[in-house]
Order: sequence, then C-alpha cells, then structure tokens
Amino acid sequence: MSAVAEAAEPQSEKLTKKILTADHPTWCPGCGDFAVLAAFYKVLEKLQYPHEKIVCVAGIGCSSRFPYFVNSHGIHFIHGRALPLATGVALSRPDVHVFVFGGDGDGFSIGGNHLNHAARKNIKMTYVIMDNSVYGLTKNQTSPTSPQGRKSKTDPQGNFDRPINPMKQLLASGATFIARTHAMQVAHMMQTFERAIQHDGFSVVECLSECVMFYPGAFDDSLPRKQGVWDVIDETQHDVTDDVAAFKLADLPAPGKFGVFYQKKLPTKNEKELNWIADTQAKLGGLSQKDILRKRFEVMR
Ligand SMILES: Cc1ncc(C[n+]2csc(CCOP(=O)(O)OP(=O)(O)O)c2C)c(N)n1
Ligand code: SF4
Ligand SMILES: [Mg+2]
Repeated sequence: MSAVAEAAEPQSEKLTKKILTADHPTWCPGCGDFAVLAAFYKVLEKLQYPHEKIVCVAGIGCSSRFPYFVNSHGIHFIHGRALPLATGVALSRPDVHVFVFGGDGDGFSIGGNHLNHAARKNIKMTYVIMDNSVYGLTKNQTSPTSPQGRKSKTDPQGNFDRPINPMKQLLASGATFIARTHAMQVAHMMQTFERAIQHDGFSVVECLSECVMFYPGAFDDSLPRKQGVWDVIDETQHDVTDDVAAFKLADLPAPGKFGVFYQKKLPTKNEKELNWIADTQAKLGGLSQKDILRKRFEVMR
C-alpha cells in the first residue's frame, strides 16, 4: 500500500466494551435484553472488526432499541422493516458487517414476510430475534410466539391461536444458519452469536429473552436453576447440514432444544451480485459502475 493510501485509511482503534457502549439502555431493570447487549459487546470485542465497519439495524420494539445502545453506525427503522433496509446496506456495502436486532413481533408478525425473503436470498447478515413471546413495548399484547391459552390485553380470555415454531419457519424459509439460545445462558449465547456472525450467509438466532414486566418466568422451563431443562443439541449426533433432521429437532415439545439446528454454505446474493458487476465491468472494458449505469440509462431513453 502506498504512503498516500495508508494516510487515507487510518488504523482502526482497538474495540473495547467502553468504545462500543453508547447510550444508557432504557430497558426495565431485569429485562433479558441487557444480557443480549452485553454478549454482543463481548463477541465484538473478541472479533475486533474495524469499528467503522459495524452497522446495527432494527425495527420497532423494546428489543429494537438496540442500535441506540451500540456505538456504531445504527438505524432504528420502521416496525417489521429492518430486514429490507439491512438488505440494501449489505448489498451496496460489501465491506461492512450488518447486524439486525428485533423482537418476535417485529420479526415473525409484521416483518414475517420480509424474513422469508431475506432468508431465501441468503443475504450476508446476522439477525438476532429477541423472543419474549409478547409485545413488550406496547405493553402486553399476544405475539406470534405467545403460547395458547396465555392471557394478554388482546386475548383477555386466553390466546386461541397456535404459536409459530420459529425453527420450523426459518428452516422452511431457507435461512442458511439457524440457531436458538437463551439470554440467561450467557456462554451458550456468546458462542452462538459468534458462530452466527462468522457464517457467510443469512444467519438467524432466536434468543429467548424474558420480559420481566409483562411475561415474567416465560422461559423458566429451560433454566435448571428454576427447575427447568437445558437441553443442548449434541452435534456429534446431529448433522447440522440435514434440514429434515433439524425439522425433527424443532418438533420436540417445549422447552425444546438449544444450539445450531441448521448450517449450510450456499452462495450469497452478495457474492452473486459482486461477480455480476465484475463480469460486466470486464466486458465493458473496465468502465466504472457509475458509467455502466449511465450507459444503461442512455439505452432506456
Ligand atoms: C406499522 C406499525 N404497527 C404497529 C406499531 C406498534 N408497535 C410498536 S412495537 C410493537 C410490537 C413490539 O413487539 P416485539 O417486536 O415483540 O418487540 P418487544 O417490544 O417485545 O421487544 C407494535 C405492535 C408500530 N410502531 N408500527
Ligand atoms: S417492557 Fe418487557 S421487553 Fe420491554 S424493556 Fe421492559 S422488560 Fe424488557
Ligand atoms: Mg416481543
């Protein structure tokens, strides 16, 4: 690299929790989302990505406040629309690391359609769905993962509807990395985030994160200290590239399994687009992307 280029690209600072910490989180004391944020800081400290290459995107919800609390590029966008926005960032800026955060309502309800399409297109990003099985921000409505019979402001008689099964839904959508963890199982959560981030493709982690205000104790059945069962997938027995086997694991009754259900390396849309751009430039004698676009517009006149 020339001296001029070196001067133009200053060395990134060492990433520390102090550098990554932005605003004071405004979640309720005891909210599971604090542990998710702490785990994210720790994993980023370990991975040491250049600070200026980190982008956090979210929709709307308590969990979707996440980008406010991370000192990085961040966007707090429309409810359920984080993934299309993040897709644009990921495809137009292959040099950055895109992280998306949000709730079960944001991801599986209003944003469910976008989740299917971002997954099948295999856009390179990591999406953490902080699942508290309730709409927290709007104060206790039934969410797509609320169990049958649970009473809420929208179902005072108890929820009639069957909840979705996030792992099955993600498998059917074609996501290439699918995992499940728990905000109170910190070591497992950090390992899972790290594997998800290092996956080259669309990685999704469903992270159970208790809403202590509106749904306390929702996930105690998977915490041994609350007499629950913490059942981690044994990858010596489960082939993570086998989607049928993953579907069977996802069919187990609550509290179900935790860990990586599925992982497969498939070409990302990012790499396909980059190859297409490079081929087109080569065919057109090394024209810049801007000039290729200009030429295209001239044809369309
Ligand atoms: C288009 C639109 N519809 C509805 C709302 C109201 N709203 C805001 S957050 C939210 C649900 C939040 O639940 P979830 O995504 O699970 O996040 P949590 O607060 O539980 O973390 C709703 C319905 C909105 N802001 N915008
Ligand atoms: S309402 Fe629930 S999800 Fe929202 S900050 Fe409070 S505890 Fe967390
Ligand atoms: Mg929620």
